[in-house]
Amino acid sequence: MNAEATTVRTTCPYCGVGCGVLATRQPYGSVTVKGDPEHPANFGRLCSKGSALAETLSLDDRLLYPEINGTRASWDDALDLVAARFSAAIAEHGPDSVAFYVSGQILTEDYYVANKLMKGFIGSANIDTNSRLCMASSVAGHRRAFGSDTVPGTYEDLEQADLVVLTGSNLAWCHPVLFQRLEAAKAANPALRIVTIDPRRTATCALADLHLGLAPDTDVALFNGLLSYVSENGYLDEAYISRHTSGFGEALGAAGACDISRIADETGLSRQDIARFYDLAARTEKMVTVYSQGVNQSVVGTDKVNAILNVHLATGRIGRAGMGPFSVTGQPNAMGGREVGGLANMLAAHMALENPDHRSLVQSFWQSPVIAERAGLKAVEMFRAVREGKIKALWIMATNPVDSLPDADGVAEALKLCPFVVVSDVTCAADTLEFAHVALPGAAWGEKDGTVTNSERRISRQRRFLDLPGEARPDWWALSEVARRMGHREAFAYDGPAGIFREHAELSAAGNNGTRDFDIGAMADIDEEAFEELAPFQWPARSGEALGESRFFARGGFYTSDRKARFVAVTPIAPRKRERKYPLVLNTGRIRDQWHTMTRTGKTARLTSHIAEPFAEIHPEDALALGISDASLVEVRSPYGAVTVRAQISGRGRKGTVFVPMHWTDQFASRGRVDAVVAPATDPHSGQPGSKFTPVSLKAFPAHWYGFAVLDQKPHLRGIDYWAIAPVSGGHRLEFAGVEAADFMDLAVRLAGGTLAGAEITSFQDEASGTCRMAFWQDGTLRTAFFFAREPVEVSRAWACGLLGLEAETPASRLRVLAGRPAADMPDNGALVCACYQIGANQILTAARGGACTTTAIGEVLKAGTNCGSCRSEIRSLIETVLNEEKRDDGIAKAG
Ligand SMILES: Nc1nc2c(c(=O)[nH]1)N[C@H]1C(S)=C(S)[C@@H](COP(=O)(O)OP(=O)(O)OC[C@H]3O[C@@H](n4cnc5c(=O)[nH]c(N)nc54)[C@H](O)[C@@H]3O)O[C@H]1N2
Ligand SMILES: Nc1nc2c(c(=O)[nH]1)N[C@H]1C(S)=C(S)[C@@H](COP(=O)(O)OP(=O)(O)OC[C@H]3O[C@@H](n4cnc5c(=O)[nH]c(N)nc54)[C@H](O)[C@@H]3O)O[C@H]1N2
Ligand code: SF4
Ligand SMILES: [Mo]
Repeated sequence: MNAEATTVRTTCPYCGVGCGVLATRQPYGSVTVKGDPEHPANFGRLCSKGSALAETLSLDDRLLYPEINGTRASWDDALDLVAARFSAAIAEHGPDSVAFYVSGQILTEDYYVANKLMKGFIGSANIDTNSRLCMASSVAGHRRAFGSDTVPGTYEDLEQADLVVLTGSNLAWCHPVLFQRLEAAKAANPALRIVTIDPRRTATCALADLHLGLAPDTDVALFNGLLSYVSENGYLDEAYISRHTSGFGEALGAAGACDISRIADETGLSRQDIARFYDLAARTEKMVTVYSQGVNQSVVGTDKVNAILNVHLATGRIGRAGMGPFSVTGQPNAMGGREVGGLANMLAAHMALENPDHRSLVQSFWQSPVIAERAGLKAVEMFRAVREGKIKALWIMATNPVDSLPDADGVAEALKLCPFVVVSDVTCAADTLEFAHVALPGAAWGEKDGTVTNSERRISRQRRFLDLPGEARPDWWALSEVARRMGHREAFAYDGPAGIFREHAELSAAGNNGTRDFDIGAMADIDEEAFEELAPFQWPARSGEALGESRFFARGGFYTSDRKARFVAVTPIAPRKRERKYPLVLNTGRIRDQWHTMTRTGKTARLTSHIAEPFAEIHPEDALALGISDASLVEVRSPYGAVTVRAQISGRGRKGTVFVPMHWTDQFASRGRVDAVVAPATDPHSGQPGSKFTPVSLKAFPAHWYGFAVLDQKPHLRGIDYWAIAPVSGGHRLEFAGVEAADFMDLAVRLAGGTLAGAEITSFQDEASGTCRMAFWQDGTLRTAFFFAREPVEVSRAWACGLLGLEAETPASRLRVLAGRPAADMPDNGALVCACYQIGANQILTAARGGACTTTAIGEVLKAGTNCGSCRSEIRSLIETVLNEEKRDDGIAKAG
């Protein structure tokens, strides 16, 4: 064991901001992380998820050995079997009978090898990725307009802009460090205006000067209107349009006249708000439009993208400082995946599968026996083909499709029917592993080496600072081993990521000569040492040119045949007809402290304490009409499936819409997989699912009783009608409920699974109100506490989650636990807001009422918001609540 602390520069494995991290391995193995002050994405900042990285490295739940049919196997046997089954399927049914489904969370080197094997050596393009659910509409929109999948701008543009429009992006929670940079830019430049466009009023809106809560999927009408507005009011850049673009007339024609009343009808916005937005946008040259899943994840996602790009092209606001459309990527390596051609309709190094010259270039570069000639199956189609028996062997890597693809129960059924499924993952607690014939243990963050590309085209190293546990191996290695066993020994004779990266860089420059945007030829001869030392850099990095900040298209130079951009004529879709049975629209997305299917962020109480249970955000009027009360349980149902989640009644969303987070899986809740409800409808151009729009019904879950518990052991949950579990310090917290009367003592003992034998019990029961509370003690310390009630249990969760291990000897002190809230002499901190310093809402409200009425002042009093800063928009909302109280009190005082 190393007796000295060693620090390694690496990159955060979560979102596409791509923050630099300094990971320090302390003597005897423990790890601490902090932001890398030198990394140009974050300059030292980290968000709540990044700050908690060290707490998610434990080996509990790690997949450490290969398994065949659930039994430990050697790597040799597992790899032989994978190669044999893929080869047999190809021999019998052709190359299109096999498929890879990979992920924006593998490294560029893993991705490159997977794509090369499928497209060049198996000879099919059946490799698709979870980026299909994420970035495909942006890719398609970019390619339609620019001729290439190019993100023109840089993060600095957000700081240099005078107007930042955030549409379909909850930047505060999903790209928190970029949000912090924007927040700091606004503080430094009060003239900077921010507009948010989202059917929900999210945490991001706390920074907005104007919020447009448009009706779902009406973005095209709004941006088409802006195009007409700039045209009618003299804000076009005629020189740019004529020199560098084509198709403007058609696009403007499709947009029609700027009739604000009509646009108000179409979008459900007020005329005043639309007019304010158009006026501001038209007058502000330095405008950046940031967009994310509210735009991409739609059956009209590609048209939404092009409606945005049209406005930027028409005003020439692209590729210059402080200007441009900016698609922010979700996953740490969504961009790297696009660069290697990990999508079923791309080739490699941003080359086009449909272009015969590109195909022959890649084939001769790879010296491969074949090259895929037509696009393969896109994610949703791929799993449909699996279900229809067309795919005989499938390899899933670093993604959890039974939770994250729409019609997720259908995906599970498909996997059950598939003759051969390989799953590469780092955890054994992922829902998809249940369907694996072969499970392969991947090397996790901190154990693997390679590169990732962030949203602003910046390539950074992920570096290893931990030993490989068990028999975990990097994904590129497993892929190469299978390729060799399939007979492609030389083409896959890699001995590490540096060689793969070198080859990838060389291919990007091959025959390029400025005809393709993606060119990192400057790295084509990088040696091991230089790869080890590689500092973050932005592409393009052409051979012989100096590295530097880069932007595209200020002076045209698009990657179409005539080097001109294309305006795309887009028209809004008619409002969708809905069955009476499913009158509401389900919207889905993210929460601040969880990452996707929670396989890593669900492991630490620091991150689960912010929101510990799946919920549905419901508009008060809809709740009233349906007889749903706050904190009760509801069922959200579509023709595809249902979830049961906690009702959270709030005016944040629009009437007629419901929001459910995407994160909960069978590992954390009885029925919380929201993708079981989401319809598999896709955009015709990109194949991306419309995960933000599914017609659903809502009804109260018929709970007979509700329960809440903290337990020092994982409870036995079989037969419990509703449950949601999360870690707390020293054990677990459990929300649960039943539809039939129960004997609570029996139930408690059953949940604890006999581990409470011999414990002393303090209890309290009130038959009339249906309340029952009990605490189990052993050697004077609290092991478990249960709280049952006929209504949703009213217990201070923040307080109860700190109870495990409490020492209390006297009956009086033990009875206190049954009160369900802290004693009068102890404050109730309220729901957790600041994950870093564990500060609750009540503490912030009290401080604000005491005069700390800015986020800075709250930081000084409580430290809340001063570390990662992810909670600052929530703090701002709490301060606003207090200021509104004061205004109201003032009003009452004056009226009195
Ligand atoms: N905390 C956290 N951060 C993450 C992730 C995570 O899991 N957790 N995942 C990462 C990944 S992979 C991704 S892709 C990004 C996603 O980042 P975002 O796209 O910012 O996140 P979402 O919550 O999916 O959706 C954004 C917003 O789109 C809105 N929306 C829904 N319908 C419409 C519409 O019709 N029009 C408009 N304009 N808006 C609409 C939703 O109400 C939602 O607030 O986050 C990344 N960062
Ligand atoms: N309803 C709805 N559904 C959505 C979305 C939505 O907004 N709404 N968003 C969509 C989007 S944008 C995305 S990106 C997807 C994300 O959805 P998924 O990709 O399914 O979610 P993750 O939990 O990130 O899955 C990553 C898996 O890879 C494993 N893993 C981590 N590191 C490694 C590694 O190095 N190697 C290997 N082999 N495995 C590893 C993790 O343990 C985990 O099981 O969800 C999509 N689904
Ligand atoms: S913003 Fe947070 S999650 Fe995203 S890369 Fe930075 S630290 Fe990681
Ligand atoms: Mo994503």
